[in-house]
Amino acid sequence: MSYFKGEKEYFKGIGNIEFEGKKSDNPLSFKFYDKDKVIAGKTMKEHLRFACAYWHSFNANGSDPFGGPTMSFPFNDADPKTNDIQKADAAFEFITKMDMPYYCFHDADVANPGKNVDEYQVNLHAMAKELKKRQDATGVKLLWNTTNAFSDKVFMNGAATNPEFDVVARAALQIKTCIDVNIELGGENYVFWGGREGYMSLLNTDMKREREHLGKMLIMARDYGRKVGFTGKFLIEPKPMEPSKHQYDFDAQSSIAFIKEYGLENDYACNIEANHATLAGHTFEHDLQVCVDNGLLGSVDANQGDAQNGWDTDEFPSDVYTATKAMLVILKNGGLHAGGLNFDAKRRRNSTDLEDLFIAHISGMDSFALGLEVADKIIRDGKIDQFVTNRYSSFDSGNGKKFEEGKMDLEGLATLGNKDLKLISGRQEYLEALLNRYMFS
Ligand code: XUL
Ligand code: CO
Repeated sequence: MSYFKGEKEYFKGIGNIEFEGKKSDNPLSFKFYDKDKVIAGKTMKEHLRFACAYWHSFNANGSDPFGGPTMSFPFNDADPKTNDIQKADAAFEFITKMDMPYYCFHDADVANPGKNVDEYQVNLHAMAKELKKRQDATGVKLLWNTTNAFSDKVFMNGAATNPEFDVVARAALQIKTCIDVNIELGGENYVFWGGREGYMSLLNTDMKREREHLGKMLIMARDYGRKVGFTGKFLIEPKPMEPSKHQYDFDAQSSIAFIKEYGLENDYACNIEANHATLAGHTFEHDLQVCVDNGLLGSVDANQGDAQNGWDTDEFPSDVYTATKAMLVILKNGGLHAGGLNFDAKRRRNSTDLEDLFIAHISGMDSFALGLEVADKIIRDGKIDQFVTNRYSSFDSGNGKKFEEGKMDLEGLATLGNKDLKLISGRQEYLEALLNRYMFS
């Protein structure tokens, strides 16, 4: 892909990032992500469906609760409209230099909100046209967009779950506008992450009513989307907390229960983020597996947390063990389908060179490429799958099969409970040692 040339080149001195292999010492090259390499019948590019997260890559400037910005961008301009356009040019230059097939954004990432809701809508639609031009010129596609219904102070008590009806209506205005924009841009999915759809204290919260309001909003969004021609999936992105004390879409299991409670399983699935799963006390692969088991894995926010810190550090994924375990679940799901691997990840506050943005994405892409290769090796070799199949084989025939098929009652089952029982090892250490052989052979 030749890089997108806007008015100016913003990432000067950095060309297209190419595969150079693991012997290369060039930090601005892929060591393991060889996009055309075929694995299990598909190229790496087709398997991994990488997406760039607009907010972290082109908006986040290193500020945190304890200090201001550390990063400056050559595309920033004091005039908000010029800033939006230059940022879009820089974004497409970056995405094409990285040769990533997709991107994702919130309304607030791409267009300045203006002075009122009318200006918000005008600005967002105007920027959608600009983004469409750049998508058409480059072939980069929209994996998903979403509404930022958490940063503006009006959403301090929630958006769809706000105790005040007028705020709920404001959230609807933004969601409707963002669905319209999604359709204009041919988005493949539409995401709901409810950062403030939860509570800070139960003392001031009617949780039952708030959850019902959230259900109503998701139904309305589905009905509107289907009416105006959105054919993709709506995705709920679970997270247990942060910024709210408790988020209603706590983890994959509770989000799926919510989806089913409101009869939304044909239209909604989950967008699983690694660092959100770990915040909920699960592993990344656990939440992916919960979704796969329910046929509701929509897409993935690929990042990683810090093992010692209890917050959402949104680091670029570099842990190949975790990427391997994630890719195992994904490959056995027949791939990501219409989802992708979106780097909802940010450079560290002190990674202040523009080059660091490239290196961060390269590291993430290489880690998942390695994960894909090892996961494929594990599946082809079949030892782990065979072990698990054997472990449950007592349910494949005879009484075990009858039990699974629901053809037994408790009394019947109890009469079979008098046998001498032998201890059967779970052999976890053997499997862990085997995993290391796949990783390093
Ligand atoms: C926040 C988060 C969001 C969503 C989209 O933790 O992950 O950026 O991905 O709103
Ligand atoms: Co996310």
